[in-house]
Amino acid sequence: MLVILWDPDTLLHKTVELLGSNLIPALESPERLEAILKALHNSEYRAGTRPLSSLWEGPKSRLLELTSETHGHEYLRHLRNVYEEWLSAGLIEQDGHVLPECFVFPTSTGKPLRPPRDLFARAGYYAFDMSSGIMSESYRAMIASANLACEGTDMLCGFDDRPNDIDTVVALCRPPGHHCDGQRAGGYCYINNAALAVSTWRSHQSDAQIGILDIDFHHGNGTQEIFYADAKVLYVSIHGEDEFPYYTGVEDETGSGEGKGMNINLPLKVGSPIEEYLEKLDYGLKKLVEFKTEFLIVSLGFDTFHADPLGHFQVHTEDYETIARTTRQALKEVPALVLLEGGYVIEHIGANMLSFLKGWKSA
Ligand code: OKP
Ligand code: ZN
Repeated sequence: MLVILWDPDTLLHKTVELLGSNLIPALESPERLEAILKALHNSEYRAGTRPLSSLWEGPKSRLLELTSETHGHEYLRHLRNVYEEWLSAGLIEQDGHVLPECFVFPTSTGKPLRPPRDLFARAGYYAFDMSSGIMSESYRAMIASANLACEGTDMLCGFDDRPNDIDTVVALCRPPGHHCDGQRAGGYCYINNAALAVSTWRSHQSDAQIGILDIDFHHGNGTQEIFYADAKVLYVSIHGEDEFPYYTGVEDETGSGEGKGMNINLPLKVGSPIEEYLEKLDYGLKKLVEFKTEFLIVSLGFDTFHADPLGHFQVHTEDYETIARTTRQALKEVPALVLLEGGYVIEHIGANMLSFLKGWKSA
């Protein structure tokens, strides 16, 4: 059985970004999720689409504990408080947006990195780009998004006395997560939802073999970083070569220490035909099967769509059906958590999700 989770609180985050040299409403918008929900509600998946809103009295301590396994305490404190701090200091008006200015850079001093004292400057210590604005409701949305990954994982693991007829949970997360390395925000990501899913699964089964298939158009630098030395997490990513986030995603990044060989980057030239995309997918899936993946996390981005403003692949609506079917056929019956990452064509994102679900269910 396949369940789709979302949380109305995730719709509250609505910020700005610097794209090119223009300050614009962030392309990672509530309308993306609304379009997906609209498509689901008019489909056979209506009954399986469940709103979660269990956070009314604040996030559960379990969620925060699991999140702090990979996210620095000071970083999380920043995410929680920075909007109010900037407001009190007069750095923004009510309903304004926190956007960083000066970022951390490498030095030869050997000094440990430390956050600047200046409140305005500090935002740049906890971010790596200018597509990670923070407004009044952002923290609430981030926590709600992360909670979907956590609750979704719990539904799948069947170790408690839960009915475990659920084999797939699709978590309609926003903000997304794969660019966040646990210490800084960037690329619309603040909390790494995939990493939280790993921590959640491990709270039930500590030695599990966990596979992450990242099929967002962009390289998941954050997920790669968090699991780079981890022998029990295999990270496989297919992404646009030389594209955002620019500094990661090359094939020679294969993992370190115990995790050597456990990081597989499959960059693809922009404009490549779908056949080449599917070849990379087959290769990645073969590795995930050989690894004996016991829990599969799919970081799913619809910015691979041919018309996406931030992606430049040749993937069409019907191809998501093939991608999903191929993935599920390779890893049949493995409990799977599908996390929404990017995808910025509002008019097609709903149809693309339906196509993906059709392929997944028909595997
Ligand atoms: C987030 B996700 C390109 C600017 C890109 C941020 C893109 C974030 C993508 N010149 N700005 O992976 O979909
Ligand atoms: Zn992306």
